[in-house]
Amino acid sequence: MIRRIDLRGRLAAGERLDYRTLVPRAPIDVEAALEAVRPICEDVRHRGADAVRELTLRFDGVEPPRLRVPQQAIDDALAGLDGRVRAALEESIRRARLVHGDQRRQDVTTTVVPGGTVTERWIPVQRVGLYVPGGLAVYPSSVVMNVVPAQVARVGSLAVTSPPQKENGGLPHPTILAACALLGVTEVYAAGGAQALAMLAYGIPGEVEPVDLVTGPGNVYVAAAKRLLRGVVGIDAEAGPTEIAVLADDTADPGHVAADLVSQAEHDPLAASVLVTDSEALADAVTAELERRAANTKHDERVRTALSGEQSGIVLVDDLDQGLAVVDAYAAEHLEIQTRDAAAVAARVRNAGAVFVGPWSPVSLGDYAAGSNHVLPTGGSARHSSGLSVQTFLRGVHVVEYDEQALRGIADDVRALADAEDLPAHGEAVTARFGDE
Ligand code: HSO
Ligand code: ZN
Repeated sequence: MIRRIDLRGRLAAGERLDYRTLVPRAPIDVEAALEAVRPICEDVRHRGADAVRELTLRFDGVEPPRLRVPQQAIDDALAGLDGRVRAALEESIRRARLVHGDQRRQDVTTTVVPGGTVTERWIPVQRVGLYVPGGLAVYPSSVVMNVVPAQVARVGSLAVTSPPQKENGGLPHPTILAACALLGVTEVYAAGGAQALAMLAYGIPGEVEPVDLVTGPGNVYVAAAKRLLRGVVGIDAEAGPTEIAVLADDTADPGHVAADLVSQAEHDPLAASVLVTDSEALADAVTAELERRAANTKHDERVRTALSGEQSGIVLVDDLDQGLAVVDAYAAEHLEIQTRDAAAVAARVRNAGAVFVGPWSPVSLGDYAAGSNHVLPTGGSARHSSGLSVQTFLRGVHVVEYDEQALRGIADDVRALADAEDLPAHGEAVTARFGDE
């Protein structure tokens, strides 16, 4: 079911391997989705709430009674929440607050010369919109992952939006509303997809205040809407279908590896599950385990489609050094290290959204309750972007303060550089202060 890519012996044969093109990855066509999303965003921009309502009926098959979820519905959802789920969400929130609390930034003042300082001040974003997907599954855990870092950063205000559910009378899923209640979030909207992002970006007069930044995972249309609206609002990394890569040697347990590959394949037929190993015996055993598990799992169709897609595969490598080169080129959203001396191997990883070290740190732990964030860069964007963190919701502002002496001390250099750039008025702005023009 899962394809194999055998890279063994090819370096020794003198081949130059371009791992970025050799790793399994399906092209996700955000550009095509852009065409679909453009008129939606324009419609919301011009017609506001009426457009959101009509688009919601078209795409979600339900018309929410109101865009803003009434407080009573949020309170009722918490009252009706299963006790076991409530306890788990509370623990997930507690752990996320521990980890994200340690991410707070201190303002730093550097004295460059006596009388000349630059302070980096960390200022929270004023207003943020947090997207929580619906679709094939509901994600109360994503409420936690979006809201906790935003709250720790002390953003001015935040709004959550999530697609309305037919079964819930046009409100977002009750577990999502209950998670909002547990976090003290009161501004929640029943809207999903591109129309929800446009609503947050442009705002709706009298109904929705525009936000400065939107974050959160979503499908390809959400990613396309983010790309389109970037500039009108800030965005976090574009999040596409989920990905897991496992770097494993012959010490890994094939049952665990297969279980973890299946766990992320369950999200989406487009999800990617990749094993990179130097052990053919492990590759064979994992392949057999995948068959067995795929046959016995609830979302078997989705899992089979994901595992047999071109985005998934088992890559056989000569050794762990080559394995590391492959996983770095892949830059997975989630990377598990299941090898001897896993911590030392993990320390050598350069590109991944999050790294899960050793046999007791499966990705699903991080999805729910490790304390780490699960909104992570996909599609190779872990090469240049990070997952959600407190930092996402802060801006570092340089505050420059020089006194007369300090400016006098650098005036000649400013003038020299201004002349070199043929921008003499820049130099004159300094000269003007000393009356020696
Ligand atoms: N693996 C997903 C997050 C998630 N899993 C939510 C379960 N619920 C993307 O990191
Ligand atoms: Zn997951």
